[in-house]
Amino acid sequence: MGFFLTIEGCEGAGKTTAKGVVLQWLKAAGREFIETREPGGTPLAEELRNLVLSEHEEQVSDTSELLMVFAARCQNLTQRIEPALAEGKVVVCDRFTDATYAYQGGGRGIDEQRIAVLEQLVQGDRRPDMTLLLDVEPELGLARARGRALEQGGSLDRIEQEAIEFFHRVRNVYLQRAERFSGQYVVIDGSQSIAQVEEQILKALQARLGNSFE
Ligand code: Z5A
Repeated sequence: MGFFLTIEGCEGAGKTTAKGVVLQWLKAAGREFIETREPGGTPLAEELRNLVLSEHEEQVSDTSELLMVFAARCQNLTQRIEPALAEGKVVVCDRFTDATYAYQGGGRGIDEQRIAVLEQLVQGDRRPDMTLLLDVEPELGLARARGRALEQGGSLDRIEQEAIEFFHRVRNVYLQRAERFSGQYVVIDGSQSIAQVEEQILKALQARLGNSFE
C-alpha cells in the first residue's frame, strides 16, 4: 500500500529541512518513494506555480489564485501522486490542500466550504495519511525566509510580501486543523534547533511508518 505524507508550515518553518530528513529515513528503510511539491510537481503545474507566486500587472483575484492552486493540484495528483500510490510508493509532498485552507482560507479569507467543494472535485476521497506541521511564530519564519532570500540574492514572492497578520491567520488555521485532524497531523515545534526538530521527525516516522517496513 502506498503512503501519502505531506509537510506543512508557514514560510521559513523548516519544511525543506524536514523533507531532507524524511527522504533520508525512507532511503535507509529501503522504501520506494517519490517527492513532489505544491503548487507544482509536473511541468504544467510548475508553470501554474510561477503564475501563482509572481507579480502581475493586473490584480490577482482570490478566487483566481484558489483555482490556479487547485488546477496545479489536479495535474500533480493525476500525473504523479495517484500513480505512485497505486504502485505502493510513499509520496512525500511539500504542501498540499491543508496549505490551501491555511493560505487561501485563513490568509485570504475564502470560506472553507468553497475550498471543500474544490477539494472533493479534484481529490475525491484522497487525503494525506500523515502531515508533519512545522510550527513557528510567523515573525521567526519570515525572518529566516527573508535571510535566506538575501543570502541567495533572490527576492520575496507575491505571497511572501503579505503583511504579518496574513501569516498569523495562516498559522491559526494550521493549528486549528491539526487539532481537528489529530490522527493525520504531527505538530513539531520548528523554533527548536535543527537537531531537535530532526529527532522529533524521526520519532514520528518510526511511530507511524516503522512497523510497515518490517
Ligand atoms: N501556497 C498557497 O498559497 N496555497 C496552496 O495551496 C499551496 C501553496 C500548496 C510556496 O510554498 C507558496 O505557495 C507558499 C504558500 C503558497 N507561500 N509563499 N510564499 P513553498 O513551500 O515553496 O515556499 P515557502 O513556504 O516560502 O518555503 P520556504 O521559505 O522555503 O520555507 P521552508 O521550506 O519551511 O524553510 P527551510 O528552507 O527549511 O528553512 C528556511 C531557512 O531557515 C533556511 O536557511 C534553513 O537553514 C533555516 N532553518 C530551518 N530550520 C531551522 C531551525 N530549526 N533552526 C534554525 N534555522 C532553521
